[in-house]
Amino acid sequence: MMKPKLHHIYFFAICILLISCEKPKKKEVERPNILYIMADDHAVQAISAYGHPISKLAPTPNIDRIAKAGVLFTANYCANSICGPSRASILTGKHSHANGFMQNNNEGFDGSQATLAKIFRENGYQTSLIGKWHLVSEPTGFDHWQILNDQGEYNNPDFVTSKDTVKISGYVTDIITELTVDWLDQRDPEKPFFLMMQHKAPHRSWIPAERHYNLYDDVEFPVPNNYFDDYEGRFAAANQEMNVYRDMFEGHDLKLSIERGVDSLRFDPWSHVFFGRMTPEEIEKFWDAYREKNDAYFEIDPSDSVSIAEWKLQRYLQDYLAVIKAVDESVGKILDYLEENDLVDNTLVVYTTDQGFYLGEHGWFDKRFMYEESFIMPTLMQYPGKIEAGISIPHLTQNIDFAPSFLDICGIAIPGDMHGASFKPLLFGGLAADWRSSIYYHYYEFPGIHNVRAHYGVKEERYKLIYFYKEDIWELYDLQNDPTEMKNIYGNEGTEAISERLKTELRKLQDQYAVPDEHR
Ligand code: SGN
Ligand code: CA
Repeated sequence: MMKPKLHHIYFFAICILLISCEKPKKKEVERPNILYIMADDHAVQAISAYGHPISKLAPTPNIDRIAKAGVLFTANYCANSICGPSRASILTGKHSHANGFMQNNNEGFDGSQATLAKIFRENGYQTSLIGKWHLVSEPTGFDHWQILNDQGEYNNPDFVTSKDTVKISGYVTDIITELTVDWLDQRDPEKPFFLMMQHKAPHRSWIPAERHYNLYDDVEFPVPNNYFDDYEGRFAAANQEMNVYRDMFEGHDLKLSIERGVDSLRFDPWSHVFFGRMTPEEIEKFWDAYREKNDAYFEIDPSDSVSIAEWKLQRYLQDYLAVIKAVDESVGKILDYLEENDLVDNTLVVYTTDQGFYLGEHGWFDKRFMYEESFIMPTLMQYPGKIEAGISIPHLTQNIDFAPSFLDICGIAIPGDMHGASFKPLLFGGLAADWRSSIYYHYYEFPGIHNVRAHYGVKEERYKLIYFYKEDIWELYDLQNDPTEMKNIYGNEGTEAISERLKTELRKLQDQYAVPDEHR
């Protein structure tokens, strides 16, 4: 037999070394997963990555992890600042008039049209939806869905599937997180996924998890400069019904007791979604946490309307931010799960909400208006290796861009009739010379709860033009000089050319999106 030569031995040794060093094989072309996390009514002012003074007192370290690992959108806006319509725009990539879901009160989303979920499924993705849906008709395009009933409940909520409705014990944010983890555990690991985890929180009436009832009791949040807005020169702002100190229900929203030391709530028109969902022990725990702090309210002179209004704002913000604490914990659990299961590098994680929210600005809670706080949507994304860590995107983006962008990122063709544009080049560090410089907005729900007049408008980086068309009232704001939108300068000497230019821009956008005459 031939004796092995030294160079043969070397050759075999190197081969063995290479084989043993080889990593477990990944699939040739891996398509990314999309993990889409959405809260309901989460204001940018309440996410610490955005740096607002309120959020500094109630930080969101886990949501901020996404911005640190990826991108913070600083000018992402919704098309129609209300729940169902925003969700419909996200699913279809279209403005409300084109997807048909223009207001919350309607017969239901037309689930026969093309949606993000359907397109992902047709392209081999597993699709799943867990949490708040609020589009009235049954979800389509999802392999798996388990949704809250309508707005859903905070305590021991009902979950609806195609088969049944089941009450699940616990706190809604925690349950949605657990259901999401369960789904991730049992999915087919050979296929990519498109998963929507959609929290109810921090929607009205801001009931925190039991463990957070007293979390911010000792925190005094800053009162916005325009908390006592007189609404001068702004007809619709003067006629809304979403004022913290006038329109909040003292029981339902503010959780006040009828008398000092008495465990009974003030006015709550919807007790079936509050104490109606709790066990007697849970109600007892609620009173143990709220009794003493409610007593403090009775120290205030009832004729001192300013102190009463300020107390109400503190209670509102303490509860709102305590509700967000559980959302932040949820995000932390999901991000940890991705890390523990080697899913980080191949998953685009999105954190957003359906619209922004007022935290006392103009004296308000709720949304609907085209003014900044409810128009802007906090939006954060991570996709390590593809999106550079710690960047921000200041371009004017919109919720109609989500669908085309997600498809583009996953290498799936974008249907030609979507209104939105793919922001993938912005995310991946490409050129964006021809990115849009204005966005179109339209809110329809009037008459309706909170009495916000229907309006449409256009926003550029500096100026915003709003038209309350039923009353034929125009408003113009210079966001550079008046960022809190207190001075309607429409019609003021010297602003005519700006208004004319914006009107032309508005008509151009309406043409571009084929807005029918009845909605102009
Ligand atoms: C409920 C709320 C309103 C809120 C709408 C729409 N009242 O009716 O304050 O504006 O939902 O919200 S509640 O006390 O019953 O919660 S949306 O986010 O679903 O559009
Ligand atoms: Ca909402």
